[in-house]
Amino acid sequence: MIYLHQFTPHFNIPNASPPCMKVETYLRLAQVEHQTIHIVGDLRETPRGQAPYITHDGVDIPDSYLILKYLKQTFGDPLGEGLDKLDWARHEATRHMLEDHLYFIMLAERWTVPENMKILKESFFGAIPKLMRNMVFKMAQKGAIKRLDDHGMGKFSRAEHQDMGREAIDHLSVLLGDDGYFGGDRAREIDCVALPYIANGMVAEFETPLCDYIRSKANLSDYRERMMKEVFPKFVS
Ligand SMILES: N[C@@H](CCC(=O)N[C@@H](CS)C(=O)NCC(=O)O)C(=O)O
Repeated sequence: MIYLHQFTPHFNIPNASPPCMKVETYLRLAQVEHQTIHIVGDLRETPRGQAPYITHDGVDIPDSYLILKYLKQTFGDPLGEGLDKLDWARHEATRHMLEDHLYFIMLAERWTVPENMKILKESFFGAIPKLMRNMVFKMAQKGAIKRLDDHGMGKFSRAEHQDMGREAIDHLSVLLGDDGYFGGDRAREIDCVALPYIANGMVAEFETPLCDYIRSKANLSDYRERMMKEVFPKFVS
């Protein structure tokens, strides 16, 4: 049995953390038996101070990249069957655009824009008594800002984030085109990465230009609806 340690769901999507939702999407699509364990305590107690991680046969494996690699080595690679080198190269380039670029734009949008910070504080930290909530939120925000600075995305202005975000969303929409999936005619590993970013990007609670922009792309909206029905029917509203 695989135990997936991740955050509790928010905003009517399986996870507000794209890497967490990626691993759960993979486990579901690859039909690997698993159970979810919600991380409620201090993230510093997790193997890398981050979510997600999995536990298998008593061993903890952190990081969504390492987790998928482990799952493929251990249980086979049903989502990768028949892909050639060019397919993999395209999928990997798309994954890097999402995980190493769009992720940080979304991180900045959520943690540094006042109206979004308010939504985060009340949702992620809503269960914490009010007096402590501010403190815990500020600590988490400090961590997010440090990550943004270390990455370099923190050096850009919000207007620049919006431009870069729109460009990435345009690319994503072109890559999907009229195909059913980012993997072509069936869901592949790249769909386990793309769905979480599209679903997170379209969260109704965030009324921001970038969210509006993702929602305006018909093929991305249709994809989200179809994939959510296929993979996470419990979350279809
Ligand atoms: N490379 C990691 C990134 C995981 C990640 O960034 N997790 C975030 C939540 S979305 C986290 O735990 N952030 C807390 C922190 O870094 O302090 C993966 O793909 O699993």
